[in-house]
Amino acid sequence: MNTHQITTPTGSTTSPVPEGPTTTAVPAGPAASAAPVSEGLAGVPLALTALKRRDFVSDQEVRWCPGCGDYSILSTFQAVLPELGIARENAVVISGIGCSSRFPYYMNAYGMHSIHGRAPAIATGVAIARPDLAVFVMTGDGDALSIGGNHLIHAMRRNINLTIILFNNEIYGLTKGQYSPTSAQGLVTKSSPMGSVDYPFNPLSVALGAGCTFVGRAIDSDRKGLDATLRAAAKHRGTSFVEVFQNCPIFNDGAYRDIKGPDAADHLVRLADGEPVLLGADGSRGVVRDPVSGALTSASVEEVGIDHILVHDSHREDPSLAFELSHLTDSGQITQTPIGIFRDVVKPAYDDMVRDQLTRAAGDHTSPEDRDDALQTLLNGVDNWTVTEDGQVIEN
Ligand SMILES: Cc1ncc(C[n+]2csc(CCOP(=O)(O)OP(=O)(O)O)c2C)c(N)n1
Ligand code: SF4
Ligand SMILES: [Mg+2]
Repeated sequence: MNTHQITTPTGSTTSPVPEGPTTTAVPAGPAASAAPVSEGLAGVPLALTALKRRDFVSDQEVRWCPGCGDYSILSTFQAVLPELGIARENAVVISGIGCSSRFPYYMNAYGMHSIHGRAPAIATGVAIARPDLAVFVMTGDGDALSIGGNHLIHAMRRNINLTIILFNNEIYGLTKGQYSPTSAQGLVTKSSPMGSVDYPFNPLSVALGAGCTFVGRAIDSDRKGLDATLRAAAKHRGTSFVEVFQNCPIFNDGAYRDIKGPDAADHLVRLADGEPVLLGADGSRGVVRDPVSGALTSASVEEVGIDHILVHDSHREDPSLAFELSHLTDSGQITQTPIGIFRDVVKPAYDDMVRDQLTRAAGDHTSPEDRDDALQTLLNGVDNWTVTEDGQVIEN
């Protein structure tokens, strides 16, 4: 059976999520922290005193294997939260099941280690009910894309105000190494002794296909890039989806060896708004559109001229170019990939619109009794009938 546990900022004992902000937090406004109030975090109280990374470190023993990429994601995330300036008790980390999903135990914040694949659904409820909380979802490739695929795409489609971080190690780590929906075709695992025949998902293409309004990718070992992408994701209002390439040294070691080695710069395409999309450490090649096939391809900058190289714009409303960029990641053993922010567009968030409707529906019905009456009237509606014993239908 899966574990369901709520952790509190002071430890791991079970305790309900608090009803409202405590005295250590104030509504968004001047605070000790210099962090500006961003759209994504509007309504989340700020910390009264500046917080540090160690404030978000829990007293729980971290139980990941030595060398696991999850450590650097945890440490970077713990460093990003104080930069956001929000009160510690207003941060909530919700996970599913997997090695990566042990994350909430290690955060000195509220959290829930929930049900396999269901973290986006639980987080949706929290985000709707509590606009004063910054809600983060920690999930793995198996948790998010196998059993949880349905929940993930609908959270993104609805643009719920959540930050979803997918730890992609291309394997089921916790259950000891079965292939996952992101495993390279041909990967030999305990459940695919002759090599997996599955066609893998490209998680960013899934997110963009679902209409996700913020889509980014980072690498566990690239602290600077990870920090920048997580910070931008947290500040975005609506669903932010960040895929983190994470090494599992025990069951899928080296899945990202080409993009992490000494010549990693040759294999990475760092996306930056307003900048040409260049390949290789020396930037001698760039991304262009092939005039014949219409597909994105690469060409020598010297030959085509820098003005013909695609210029990145994550704020484009139309996601199709971001989708094409996500496909520049080769499948299988990854040797070339763009990283950074692929898409960052503004669109009303579902939870904001639902709360707005609730306020309007309540109208002048301010007392609980009034609201009960209004609800009853709504439930009775206009379309109801009484069927008499002799079969006559009378409209009420
Ligand atoms: C309903 C249910 N089905 C299956 C499992 C077994 N299970 C636990 S974790 C997991 C996969 C986790 O993989 P991933 O999300 O990639 O996390 P990782 O361990 O790699 O971080 C599975 C299949 C479960 N706990 N519950
Ligand atoms: S099995 Fe892999 S993913 Fe899980 S803790 Fe160990 S190294 Fe990390
Ligand atoms: Mg995994």
